[in-house]
Amino acid sequence: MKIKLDPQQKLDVEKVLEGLESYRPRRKGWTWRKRLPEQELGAFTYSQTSPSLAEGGSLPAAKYFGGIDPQPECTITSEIASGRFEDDLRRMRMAAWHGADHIMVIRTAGQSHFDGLIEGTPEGVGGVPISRKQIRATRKALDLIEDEVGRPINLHSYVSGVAGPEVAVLFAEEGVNGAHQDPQYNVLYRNVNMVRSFVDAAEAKTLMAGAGMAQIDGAHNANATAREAWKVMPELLVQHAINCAYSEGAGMPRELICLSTVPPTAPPAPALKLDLPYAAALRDLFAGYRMRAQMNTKYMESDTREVTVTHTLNVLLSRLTSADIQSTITPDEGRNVPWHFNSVHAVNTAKQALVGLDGLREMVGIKKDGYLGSKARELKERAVLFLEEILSAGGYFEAVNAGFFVDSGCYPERNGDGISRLPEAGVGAGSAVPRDEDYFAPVCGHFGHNNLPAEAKRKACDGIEGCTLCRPEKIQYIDELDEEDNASQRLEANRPFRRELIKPEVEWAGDGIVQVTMFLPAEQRTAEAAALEIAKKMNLEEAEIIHRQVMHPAEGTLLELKGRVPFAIDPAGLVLPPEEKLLSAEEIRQDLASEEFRLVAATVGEDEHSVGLREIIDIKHGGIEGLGFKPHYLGTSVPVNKVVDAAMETGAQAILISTIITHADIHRIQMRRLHELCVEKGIRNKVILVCGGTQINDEMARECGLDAGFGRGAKGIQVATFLVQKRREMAQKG
Ligand code: Z98
Repeated sequence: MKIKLDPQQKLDVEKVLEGLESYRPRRKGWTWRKRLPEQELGAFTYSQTSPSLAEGGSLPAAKYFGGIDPQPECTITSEIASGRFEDDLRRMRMAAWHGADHIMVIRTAGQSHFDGLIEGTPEGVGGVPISRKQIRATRKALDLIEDEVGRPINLHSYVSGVAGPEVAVLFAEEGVNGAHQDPQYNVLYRNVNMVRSFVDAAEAKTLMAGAGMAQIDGAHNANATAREAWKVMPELLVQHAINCAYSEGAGMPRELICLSTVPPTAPPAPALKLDLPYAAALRDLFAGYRMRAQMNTKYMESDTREVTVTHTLNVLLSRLTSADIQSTITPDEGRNVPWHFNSVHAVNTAKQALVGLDGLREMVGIKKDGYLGSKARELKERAVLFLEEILSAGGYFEAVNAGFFVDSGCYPERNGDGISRLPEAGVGAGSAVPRDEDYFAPVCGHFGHNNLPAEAKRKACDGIEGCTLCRPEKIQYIDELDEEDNASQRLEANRPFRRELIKPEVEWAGDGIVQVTMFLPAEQRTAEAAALEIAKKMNLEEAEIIHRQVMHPAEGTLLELKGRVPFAIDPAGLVLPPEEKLLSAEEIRQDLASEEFRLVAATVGEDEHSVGLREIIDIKHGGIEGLGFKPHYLGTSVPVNKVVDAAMETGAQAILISTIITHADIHRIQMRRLHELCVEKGIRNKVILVCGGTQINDEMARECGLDAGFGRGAKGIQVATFLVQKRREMAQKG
């Protein structure tokens, strides 16, 4: 049955899981955003955008600009990693709503630690292990999500470890749109045998190319790993070169090869002085390939503000050079609690910064001579020398053996702290064997020798009447293997919190986790102990400090905690206050343009307070003057009869009085006096009477004969909405 998402309804995860055995991806391959050379949206003209979403969430301030939500022309990534794929589906929907069209399903557990494919939907640690059911359900949910937002969404994961080729077949079968694949990653970081890793990579890359998948390489892991990570720039260029050449050799077209460009620095380094020459050198050397830009994660701390600036500087770099994919690292990754709302923040940081820097290169040029040019040239020279040394050392395998890679020196400097692997060791050592003469590959998209039967005329799999890539009905679908550790069990357990009850959630549905921010006027260690004590008194369970920051060594510490609340709220028992319906500023202005709205305003009685009333009137703070009203301000301590006289003299349609003092009920007395005087003078039915003040509320003002009252925190737009609506109502009554 076809499901369509209603933006007012939650994603029905159980429905997504129904009928998965017969689900087929509706397309294969990567989709880039459509680039529009020029686009007018609201009051602005953009030159680096793509079509807007059918449905989606604009940036908060967009409400002043008709709610436009310009989408940059480059793909935006969101990493989703809750460890329960069924929860990830809802997170993907939120990320896509805000502008992500590249969903990376990541696992801190390490797919490469699994030596084969797994089935079912086991829970992961900081991410999910890859299984057919999980990918299939995710792709199916993304079909619905892309229909909702009106833009294709790419699903991405990782082809790594000794099961890499099997994972690549699975991805090609299931329509996964992109993957990380880099044999060097396996060798350096997962200790997979070198020969095995490169043999597997040829097979995996051919399969990925056949399915039109985009590839991201693994060079950036060197600057996430090396001890002095900002120095590894020449090596990064070398790693990119090796994977690019190898990928093309395996038949990958350049437009699907994305370099994982991650600049070397972190705060407080002079970011652009280091990053821009590197970015320029990379784009010079690798013209024609795609760039996936990401910020450096090596020095990420728990300060979301710091991370957001690093991210923004990364986007600046993308705009000064280029990016086809702009990655987003969830700003709380440094706390190891990648929460979905922070992932959404990161998507919005990328979107806002990319759009904010729209057309930068039309206005600002990159100075290639001087510092930038010579630095970029130097980096390229260092990289070329690095490659030459690899050759003279006997090739890549020998170079790895000699610890050339992930050394924290800036080549040719070496610190002797590189990762060294033996060519004959590692996971899967000795398992690469020459193919038999009669070897026949089980799927098309295969690399190297394949003993095709004579009848295989069109496709390699003709001899077996089609492989699983060509005839998906041949795929063996296994639903779940583990009776306990599976999505159905978990969904059953948290159903109430997804349907009837409301429980805070950040990691998983119904986990009850909340975040509390507090400033404590104490030095850090004391503040931390006090914060945990406060959490206990707040009845937070399993409280843990996730961020601490000294505001001043003696004056105090800012702390962020997470903890669990053990209860849920039943929305059926909630009494919702009536929804305030405000007119738009535009509608008010139009109304006032067709008929002037004059009013007098004063603080009455023996009352010298002026701030509240001035804020309501004054253009500077969003007061009604800015909406086209013509207020005549009479000052403070004005007797009520003088206010009424002024209203009559100026032909005012409304009187705004303000009063704060409540001693002997003087506020009520003033309001009543205003109403009565207007009745006496015969103008009550022509003039709207409004009172404001910290102790005033609407009910009280009406009791005293006025038309409305506004209390603490009232805004100009609320008063303006009331005045315009009341005047319309009076005009209707005649
Ligand atoms: C990123 N957040 O790049 P396991 N292959 C390559 C990788 O870079 C990675 C994996 C596989 C980062 C993610 N990269 C870091 C080339 C991971 C994943 O061991 O199978 O989980 O490896 O966006």
